[in-house]
Amino acid sequence: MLFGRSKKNPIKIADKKIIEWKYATCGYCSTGCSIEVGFNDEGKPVSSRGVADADVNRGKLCLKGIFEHELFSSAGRGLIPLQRNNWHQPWEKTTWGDALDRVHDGIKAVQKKYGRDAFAVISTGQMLTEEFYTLGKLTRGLIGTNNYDGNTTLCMASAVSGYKRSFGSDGPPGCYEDFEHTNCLIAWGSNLPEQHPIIYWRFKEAQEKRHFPLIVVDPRVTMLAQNADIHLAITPGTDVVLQNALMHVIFKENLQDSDYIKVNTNGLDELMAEVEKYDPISAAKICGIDEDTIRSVARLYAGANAAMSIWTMGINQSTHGSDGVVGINNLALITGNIGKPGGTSLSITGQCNAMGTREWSSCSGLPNHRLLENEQDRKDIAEFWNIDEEFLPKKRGMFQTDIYHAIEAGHIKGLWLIATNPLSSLPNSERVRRAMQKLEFCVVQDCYADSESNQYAHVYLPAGTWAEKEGVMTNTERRINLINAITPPPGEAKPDLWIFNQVAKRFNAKEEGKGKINFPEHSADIFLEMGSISKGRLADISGMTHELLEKNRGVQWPYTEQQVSAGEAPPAGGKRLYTEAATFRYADGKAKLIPLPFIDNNEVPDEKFPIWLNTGRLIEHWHGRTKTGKIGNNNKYSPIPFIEINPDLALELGIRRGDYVRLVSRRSDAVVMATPTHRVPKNMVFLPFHFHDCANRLTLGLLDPHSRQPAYKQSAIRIERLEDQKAAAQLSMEMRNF
Ligand SMILES: Nc1nc2c(c(=O)[nH]1)N[C@H]1C(S)=C(S)[C@@H](COP(=O)(O)OP(=O)(O)OC[C@H]3O[C@@H](n4cnc5c(=O)[nH]c(N)nc54)[C@H](O)[C@@H]3O)O[C@H]1N2
Ligand SMILES: Nc1nc2c(c(=O)[nH]1)N[C@H]1C(S)=C(S)[C@@H](COP(=O)(O)OP(=O)(O)OC[C@H]3O[C@@H](n4cnc5c(=O)[nH]c(N)nc54)[C@H](O)[C@@H]3O)O[C@H]1N2
Ligand code: SF4
Ligand SMILES: [Mo]
Repeated sequence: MLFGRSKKNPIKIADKKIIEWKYATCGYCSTGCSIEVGFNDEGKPVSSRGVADADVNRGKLCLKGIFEHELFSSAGRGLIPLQRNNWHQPWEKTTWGDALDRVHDGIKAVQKKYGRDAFAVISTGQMLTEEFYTLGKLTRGLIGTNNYDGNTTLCMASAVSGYKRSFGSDGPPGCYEDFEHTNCLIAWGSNLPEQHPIIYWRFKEAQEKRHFPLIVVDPRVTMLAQNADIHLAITPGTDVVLQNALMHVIFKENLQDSDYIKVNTNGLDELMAEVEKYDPISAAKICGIDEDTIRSVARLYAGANAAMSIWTMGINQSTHGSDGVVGINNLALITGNIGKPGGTSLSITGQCNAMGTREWSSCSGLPNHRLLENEQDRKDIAEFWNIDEEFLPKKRGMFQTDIYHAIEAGHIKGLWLIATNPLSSLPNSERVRRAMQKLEFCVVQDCYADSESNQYAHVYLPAGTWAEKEGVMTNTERRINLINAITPPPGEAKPDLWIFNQVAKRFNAKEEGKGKINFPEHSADIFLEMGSISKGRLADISGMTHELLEKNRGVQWPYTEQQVSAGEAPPAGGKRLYTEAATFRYADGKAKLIPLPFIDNNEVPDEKFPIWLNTGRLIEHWHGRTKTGKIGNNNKYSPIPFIEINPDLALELGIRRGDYVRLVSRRSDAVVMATPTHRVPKNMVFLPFHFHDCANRLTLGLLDPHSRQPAYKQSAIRIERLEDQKAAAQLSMEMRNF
């Protein structure tokens, strides 16, 4: 007898009359999936599909990528430049010429009155690398403010800082293929199936074949934790204590790789002296993981001949963010797990081009990981750009999180926001709102005119997004991939690159640059310029061209012109970093083992605010939802703000499924729907931060001392049941903004 599919009518897929597929790379998360957009016979983008021969995604796409073509014509896109004299006045339409003149004149006016650094520029991880490089040249070479940073301070700053402290340079040393070689994987504060679905698929494919253990460290039972062999439901903000305890066991039981340590590291004695204090019995009392589990995880990890760690925001967004990264690196170094297949410490990055901005934006320094603090680096770049070396600052300026405090204090008077929406994404948003209201001149450059931060702008510049522009992005595994401009931006919107070049023209034409600085118009030429200043550096891309990137579906850096001459096809060494002995980026080639004393310096629950507020993400949404809030197939899954709340806590507070509740922190309050679930422990709620005027009204966001990244994952709140459910529903609806 025949069952199932063969008895059913075959599924009919609507014929979308696609006549052409055009190549790009997904513009949401840092996985870096190769994607093709199908155009119908009227030239309209009607479908997206994964590229089968791309190594990253092998034909797959997730829920966001599959509907990405709908962005091009979605509601709220900015179609025309706007301006006004004051943020509480209505907008007036303007021409590009007038808007760009006003940007130039506005910046100059602020700088003349208050000094060069009183104008700040805040960039993003969501533009193309050529755009980052051009903005860096404009900001460092012509505008000349040192207060230039990106939203990556909210995201990858702790990873960057931790890599630099351990290895002497930024740059994730591993790749996705490591899943195919590892014998043990620890995932720290990363919910891979929801936030990087195709990396998760790559991991799952590998794990199903070889059955290596997955250990998940996360206070919630996330989708990844559900699939774990061991789930460590850690007390929030205490990962460093667990790391120290794991190292304590490794040294006590002599499980370390002493040969590797000797050849490749400094600082062993200091590290051993510190971790000596973290015996599993004492550590368990702080981090909430019992001593036996600590011991068995240490043995599993150190006993595997190749073991790896991945991590994301559960580590980075903490007052110990940078230390947490160093702790992961310490564990890898003492067990010889760097630079070998399946043995690595791999930061899973966030935004599509978080890596590109780290490498090329000049936000915290100068192009290609060069430092403002290094005289030779300043000299090289000044010469290359044809600017006066003395025009460059000698150390980095403020981080994004400090820029807002400086606006509040009146030190910064002007701001240019590019592809970031701080009113929705910075902690303590009411404080951010008050700061933005104080700005004398604010420019917002966003592909959506309805981005919340635009409320406080004097000039709005409508930008193209994603595949309305040509250029490259770098993914989590250092793979640079191409995006083609497959359709023009809507209305009068322009690619970000065009906008930067137009602003540069105005600075170049006037007294500042005297027309000396060259700004190439086309991204393929800019890419070659970048290649030429990358030669001989860790991130050497001199062997790459746009054509090669599309042909290979991305190439991992480094890929050099020497390799091209020698006929070595990619990846040609670009798979992993630090594969040879003592090739770390400190002067003696050795990595640093760094002791990490734990100081409990976070906001923690108390009698008045007894519940942990944990914030994060959902698979269907992207950040402040300027994009996914407009795409029906994404937004329908969770159109309103809600919390995950433990059923026992809900019962105690008299809250039923679907009730609206008020969350109150020392900062402000928010009304959300309660969804009881055992995913969270009894003393914690989880609130997705995608909804405007919600999660970040509550967060405190204390800063990590090294990276200045906010601790978004740990705040203290109380929960109030609301008597008038009808009014509460209304309030919550108003908060959903789209
Ligand atoms: N669908 C979707 N995907 C995305 C994004 C998106 O908005 N939507 N954004 C992208 C970006 S920019 C980023 S940075 C990444 C973020 O990707 P992830 O970091 O994976 O996502 P989050 O949900 O922010 O946080 C991950 C986990 O950290 C846990 N956590 C909280 N506190 C602690 C702690 O003290 N210790 C540990 N070990 N874990 C803790 C939380 O419970 C949560 O499950 O996702 C990227 N991918
Ligand atoms: N509570 C809490 N807060 C968080 C986090 C958390 O876990 N919890 N995570 C933090 C992290 S990791 C991150 S990365 C930040 C993200 O914070 P934001 O940077 O504010 O995030 P987005 O909403 O993606 O903002 C990007 C903006 O750029 C626009 N845009 C997109 N593409 C383009 C383009 O090509 N050109 C231009 N000009 N504009 C474009 C979008 O419309 C949007 O308005 O949020 C941080 N905030
Ligand atoms: S996994 Fe990330 S890169 Fe791939 S389709 Fe989904 S959002 Fe895009
Ligand atoms: Mo991020």
